[in-house]
Formats: sequence, structure tokens, C-alpha cells
Amino acid sequence: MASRLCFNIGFLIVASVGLLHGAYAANTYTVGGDLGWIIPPNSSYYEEWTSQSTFQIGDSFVFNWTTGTHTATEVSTKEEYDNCTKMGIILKDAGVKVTFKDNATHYFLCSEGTHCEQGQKMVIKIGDGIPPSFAAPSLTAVAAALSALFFSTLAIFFLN
Ligand SMILES: [Cu+2]
Repeated sequence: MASRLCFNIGFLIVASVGLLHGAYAANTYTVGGDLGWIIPPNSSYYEEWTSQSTFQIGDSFVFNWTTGTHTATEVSTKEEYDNCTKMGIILKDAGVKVTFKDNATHYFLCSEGTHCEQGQKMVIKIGDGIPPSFAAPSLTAVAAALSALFFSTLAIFFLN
């Protein structure tokens, strides 16, 4: 009986340590590595750069450049990305950092001149790249709803 209890406690400890190790630590990536975010030496440069890592929720990306004028422009569809459409959410400052909070596929390009056509474009896939089809209520939202219900019940009680 005692040995069984010890085994169970031991298992719990091992399982807990395993869970802690499994927790994901968010990373900050400098887009393009040492090259940064510029017109790349070849048009597949950023595709190769993104293929070296698997990105997860919470990861951040820093768009760095020291020469020239560039933008980190996020367009909404693959079609806009493929066509180098230069309208979207434009981040103009070098060193701008973007953090992603959901699984999704993000399309970035530079909207200056023909930079995008020359390969300054990049697809960032977070997790499986597929956004959740519906937003599951978070624990905090449920707690807020419950406390709202509690206080409204309390108010009704006092009003009576
Ligand atoms: Cu550019």
C-alpha cells in the first residue's frame, strides 16, 4: 500500500516536471537574421529563413533595417501577398516588433518601390497557421460573467 502511494507521488512529480518542461517559452526573432528586412540577395531568401523555425503563439518578430526605406506591411490574403498588393497595415519604423497571440498565417511585404517583387516578402505561420473557427470563452471571461451574475443577484436582493 505504502509503495503504491510512493509510486503515485513519484508519478505526479515526474508528470509535473514534464508539464513544466513542455511549457512553451516565447521567442523573439530578428526577421531575416543578420541580413534583416531589406531587398534580399535572392527572391527565396525569406522563405528559406522562415522554414528554419516553427513559430508559436507568443513569438515576436523584429523588422530591422539600417539602410534604405522599407515598410513591414501586413496584407490580409495570399492573393494580395502573391500580387505584392501594397495596401495593408503598414509599420514604417525600423526595429518595429510584432507579437502574435493566435494561430494564424500572416503575410508581410515591403511596400516601397519594387522591393516586394524583388523578394522582400514573407509568410509567417503561427502554430498550424489556422485561426480558431470560433473564440472559445476564456476562463477570465467566464469568471467575469459569473461575478457579474453574482453582483446582479446581490443588487436584486438588496433592492427587494
Ligand atoms: Cu523595402
